[in-house]
Amino acid sequence: MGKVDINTEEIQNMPWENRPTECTDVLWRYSKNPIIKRNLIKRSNSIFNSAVVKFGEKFAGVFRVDDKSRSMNIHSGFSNDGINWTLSEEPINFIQKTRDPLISSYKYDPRVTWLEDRYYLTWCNGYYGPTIGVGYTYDFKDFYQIENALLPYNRNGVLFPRKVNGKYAMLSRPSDRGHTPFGDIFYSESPDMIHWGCHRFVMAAGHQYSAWQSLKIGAGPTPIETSEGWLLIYHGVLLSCNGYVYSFGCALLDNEKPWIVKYRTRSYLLSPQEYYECVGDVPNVAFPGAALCDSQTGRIAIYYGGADTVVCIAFGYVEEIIEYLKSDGIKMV
Ligand code: BMA
Repeated sequence: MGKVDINTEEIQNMPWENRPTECTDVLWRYSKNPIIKRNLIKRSNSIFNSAVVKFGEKFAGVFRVDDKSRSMNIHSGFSNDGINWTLSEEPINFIQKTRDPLISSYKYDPRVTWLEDRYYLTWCNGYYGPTIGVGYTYDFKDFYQIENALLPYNRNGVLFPRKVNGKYAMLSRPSDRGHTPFGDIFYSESPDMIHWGCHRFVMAAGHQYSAWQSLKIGAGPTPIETSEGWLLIYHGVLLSCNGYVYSFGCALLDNEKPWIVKYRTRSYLLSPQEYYECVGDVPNVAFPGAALCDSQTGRIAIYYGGADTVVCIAFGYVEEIIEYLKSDGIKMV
């Protein structure tokens, strides 16, 4: 395979650690995981499934914080190096730009996407059940909330970082009110970030792909555009006799018709195996929500939640991930 072009920014101060010599996997974990422990701020019971982006020469993010009353909310945070984070003690207080005040009885699993002139946020928003909340910020200080993208029940809403065929584009996962024992990924588009339609099926969960993604799947970080297609990192769930197991893999989507899947992983890229992924409030969860990717070196740092309790990082190279996907993965078209 020739060199893969990556349409992201240059990140000179990428958080990074070289692959340990004994490691033969495509991804490797940061040796000092977890980078954010459950009690980083006073009110937190747990901090996990979070989203980070490059912000000027530094980094910023939106973090899922379940507090000690066990309500789920999202908080802003800043970092100089992508590893050591300072989180706001208070949840994000959105300035509503909606037609009338919009109920958000809980907020969780944020994603953040730089799109045109601002950072957009999507999250699972409690509005008579889970659906996809949307907001934006320019500075991670003032946050604005706009209309929910979709009807309940839906989760794992993730924006593409540019318009596709002249429309804003989103992946999501229709679901139910509870712990959803099913789930496939769909594509929707919008002319204005408010009205979403032209929904298209993208990919399904299923044993025919492999066991780790047999029960349900959901989009993870903002898709990364490459010359081979959009690199989508997604989580997949297996139902074991001891409950759900969350791993993650990846897929390549067509650049201009992202509902067409070119390849998807057969084997997972990372599954819960380390102590901080296996033991916590919800055992056996590795849940990716963001990725930093340096266009120059192809280095990628994937941020994922461990056991619904802490934030972790895994490293890799986009080119190696795509090579692995093409050799070990399932060719879909
Ligand atoms: C999903 C979401 C995630 C969570 C996972 C495992 O339904 O709630 O936030 O990580 O379950 O509990």
